[in-house]
Amino acid sequence: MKNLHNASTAELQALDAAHHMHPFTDGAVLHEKGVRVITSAKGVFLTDSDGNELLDGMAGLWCCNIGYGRKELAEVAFAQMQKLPYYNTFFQTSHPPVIALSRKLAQLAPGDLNHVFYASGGSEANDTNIRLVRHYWAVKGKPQKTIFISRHNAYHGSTVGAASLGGMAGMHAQGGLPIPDIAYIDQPNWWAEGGDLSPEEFGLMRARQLEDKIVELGEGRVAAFIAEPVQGAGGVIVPPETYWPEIQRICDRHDILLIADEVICGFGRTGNWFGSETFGIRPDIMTIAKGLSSGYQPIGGSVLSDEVASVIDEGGDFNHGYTYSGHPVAAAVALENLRIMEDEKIVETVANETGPYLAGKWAELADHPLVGEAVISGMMASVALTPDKAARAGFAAGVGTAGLRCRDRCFENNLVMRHVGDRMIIAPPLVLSKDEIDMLIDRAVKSLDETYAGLEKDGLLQPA
Ligand code: PXG
Repeated sequence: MKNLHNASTAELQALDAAHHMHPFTDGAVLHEKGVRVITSAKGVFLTDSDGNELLDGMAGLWCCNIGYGRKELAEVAFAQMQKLPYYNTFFQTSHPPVIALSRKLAQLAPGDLNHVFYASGGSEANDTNIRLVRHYWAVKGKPQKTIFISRHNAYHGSTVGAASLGGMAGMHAQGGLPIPDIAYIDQPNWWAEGGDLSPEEFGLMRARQLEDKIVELGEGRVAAFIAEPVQGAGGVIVPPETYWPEIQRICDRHDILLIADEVICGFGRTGNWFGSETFGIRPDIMTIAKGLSSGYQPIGGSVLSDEVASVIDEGGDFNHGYTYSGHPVAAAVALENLRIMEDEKIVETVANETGPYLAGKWAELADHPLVGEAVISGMMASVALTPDKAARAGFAAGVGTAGLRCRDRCFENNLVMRHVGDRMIIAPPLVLSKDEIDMLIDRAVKSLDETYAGLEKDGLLQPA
């Protein structure tokens, strides 16, 4: 069968348009423009079907933490496929890779988070959390505790449950979402929403919305609060320092579970193994995926505290699970990925060397005429584009106009840097070297310069 490895870009684009439906995409616009076809990758660089080499400032989709092309992972997958390519973990069975991975995750996860329920990715894991947490409260004799509190502009995945947990208006507008019993509070986005408050005041104010919401709904109805330590898909929103301690205080005070969605922040992204450690969060459950396998295999899961796991264990059958829960090849690859991260001290390097180096360079972007704020946590960072720094204003041209232009300039300059509205975001592979950081910053500055010049030329530097 023709594998298309030698096909031309035009041929690939035509076939893609004819038969492939893309996620989060306007198909008609895409067919018009044509897809960019990525054919190979090595280290932190992607190669496209025209032979361009792009610096991947997004680690794929926030996942390829150890970089591309690590043969060890391919070898482990090959060996596991020969030995036991598939078996399930239902009906009183298990297998060595999933047992070894579970032990490793219990070692790495903070506190008493010692038990893993597997899924194929973050969305499925958050769906698990909805069923598991409601079941947990039912087993504890409090079946009325069913409501999840989440945040506007949170991203928790794209299945019906996970998209309901998320606070993305565009997602809720399609397919009859959200499901019942999900409530939302506002996000801790000081730059866009902080008004005259200091970041510290604003952080406390937004955290206290959680307490107000619990009181409004009644503690007896609230099951859990779920949040990303740093919002990722929402635009890399690093919360004010006051935010998480206050959230933790509120969760401790009220009888609800705290779920840290670590799908992006986990596995070194913020300079610790988990974002919960960076921000002093003590979750009852962590959602994991992405960096768990560096994206080499689809795998995710929910990591549960001793207490949550023991209640679930007391509750008889938990009628939930996926064919690929704890898939042996995915588990073996994830375990090898974690071995490489530990042996090569990738998290320590981000914490002590490359992270601080990137942070110094990233902070300088705040001086650019188009940039309102530049924020970073470990190796995830964003800049807010603005026509008026002092007023922290958006663009009269509409949200995303400047961001999309900047994204396109980045592509032209061989840098993958995403836009979320008018925030430009990066989450590069954690193995990015200092030389590669210099290259990333040079390309980002060039792209910002060109975007600024283009907006000026077209009269689009007007504040909203
Ligand atoms: N939680 C968080 C915090 C995520 O970022 C998920 C859950 C869902 O994981 P899966 O593996 O089911 O996709 C995610 C995923 C974007 C983008 O545009 C981000 C994600 C997925 C797709 C697009 O930045 N994050």
